[in-house]
Amino acid sequence: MSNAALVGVVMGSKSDYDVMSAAVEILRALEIPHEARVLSAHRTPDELTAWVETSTARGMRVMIAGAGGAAHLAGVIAAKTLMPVLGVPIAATPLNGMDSLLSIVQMPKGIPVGTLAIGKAGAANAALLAAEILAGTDAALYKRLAAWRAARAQEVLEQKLPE
Ligand code: RP5
Repeated sequence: MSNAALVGVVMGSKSDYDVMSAAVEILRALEIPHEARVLSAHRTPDELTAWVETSTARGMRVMIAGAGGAAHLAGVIAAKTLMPVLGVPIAATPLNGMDSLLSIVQMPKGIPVGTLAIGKAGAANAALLAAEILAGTDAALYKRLAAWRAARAQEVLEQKLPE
């Protein structure tokens, strides 16, 4: 899905997609137009900057950025746009994502990045948070999001323990 994308999902490497696909799945389920890209803050800085600038100009509303290691991707994006940026730390090094978490969450005052949990739960929650942001001005999406959450509640209520 790429026309009039409202949410951008960007990751520093294709190796991050195993985690970041959890965000894409939620965006698909909620029928939110989105665009997913591999762009790196340190390996493709010029292409990243160009994509953030064109995405902002095309009307993208929320950016989700996942990266591992010294994960500056979300912070660099936040420096280049006024749309909300949600960062997903990825466990890609022997530090198991703590390096990425601290890199993303410890943004200096003035350039915010909303930081989610390490891994797939964080990626899924980033997409849900993006949906909540968009649902504030989209009544149809608000209904889809409410139905999605009600379905998750129903799943819990239907869970049975072994006799
Ligand atoms: C980061 O380095 C990426 O976000 C990825 O999590 C990590 C490893 O990248 P690859 O070596 O798998 O390309 O930039």
